[in-house]
Amino acid sequence: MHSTTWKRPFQFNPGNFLQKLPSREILLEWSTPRGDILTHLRGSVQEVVLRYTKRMRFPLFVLAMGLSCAPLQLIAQQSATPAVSKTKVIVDTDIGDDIDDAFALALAMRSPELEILGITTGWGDTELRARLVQRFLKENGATDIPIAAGAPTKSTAVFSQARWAQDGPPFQKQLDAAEFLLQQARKMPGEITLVAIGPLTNIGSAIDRDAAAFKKLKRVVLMGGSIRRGYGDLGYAPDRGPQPEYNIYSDVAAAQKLFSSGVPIFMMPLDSTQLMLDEVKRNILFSVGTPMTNSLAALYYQWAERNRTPTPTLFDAMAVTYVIQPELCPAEPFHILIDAQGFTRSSPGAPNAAACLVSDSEKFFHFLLPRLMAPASVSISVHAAKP
Ligand SMILES: [Ca+2]
Repeated sequence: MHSTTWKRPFQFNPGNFLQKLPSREILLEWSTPRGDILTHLRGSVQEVVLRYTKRMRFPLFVLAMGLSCAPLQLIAQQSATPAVSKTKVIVDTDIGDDIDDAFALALAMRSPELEILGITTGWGDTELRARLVQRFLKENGATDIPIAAGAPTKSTAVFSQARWAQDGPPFQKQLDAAEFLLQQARKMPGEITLVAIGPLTNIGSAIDRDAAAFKKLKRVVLMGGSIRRGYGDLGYAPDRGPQPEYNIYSDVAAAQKLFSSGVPIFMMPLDSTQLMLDEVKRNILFSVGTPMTNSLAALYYQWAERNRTPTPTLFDAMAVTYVIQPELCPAEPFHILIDAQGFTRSSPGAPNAAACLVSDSEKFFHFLLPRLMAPASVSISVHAAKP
């Protein structure tokens, strides 16, 4: 298959270009970054350009056609050029209670640096969370990302986005989250970054089942813990000091297993993740009206209805950000001890984690918002049509 890839937006004035196109028959496929074919057209180069430009209202396809006029050999050479290697990630999430998981997932989906191998759901009603993820992926053209639900647990947290999840198609559980994690780690040893943005139950379960396979993960980047600052310590008033943080104290045993697993850990604690999506930023984001910002807005309003404050804190989005641009949250080594209450104390000893204690909220949002507002990237493949 000969193919090449472009990303929008392009600006191109077709001018007299159409008249110069050859009459060779081609097949044009428009697909998502993961290869879902969204649409295709077959015909001569001129026909395809005219029909596609009309259908999609984008002049950019003319550019694609321009490249298609090159000898097939050239196109083959372009497709043979190795793609920039992407960071392979699995996201383990308790999406549906607080709202920050949806923003973290959206950021991962809108980041070309990442290849999402799968999404695992943990804590509480894991199958309803998986159903939420399934709808989120469907509405944003990423239905081929595997979803694995973990074992359900008791939870006292409010599933604020349950209605949105229930309005999506039913979820058929095929994969168990812990098993999926282990399978992937065995398949791609040393390559996978696990982004953990919920209580660590699936991770504890994976370690219990096969600690050696779990150790094949490249690293775990997690939102969790509290080292010098607790909830509400934003730097304006004197800090009240560390507190047990939700993702850690919900399943202390699992967190302790992770921190003694030997897998490199990068930790985004409360100290650096209390990033407030204020009204100005929400208005900018939600007024864009793409499928992604519409999904986020719908989930946000369900969440906001159940909360006393309308301003979300995007804790989890910093964990994904760290994978893409670690300089936005520089991490330093610590020896972290997790006690029975879920405190994550820095204590003497050889480092067992790197933690980011300081971030810049404005820099974070200047990174995050343009990505969430960007249109989905598309790939255009041009093939020589078979007779
Ligand atoms: Ca979460």
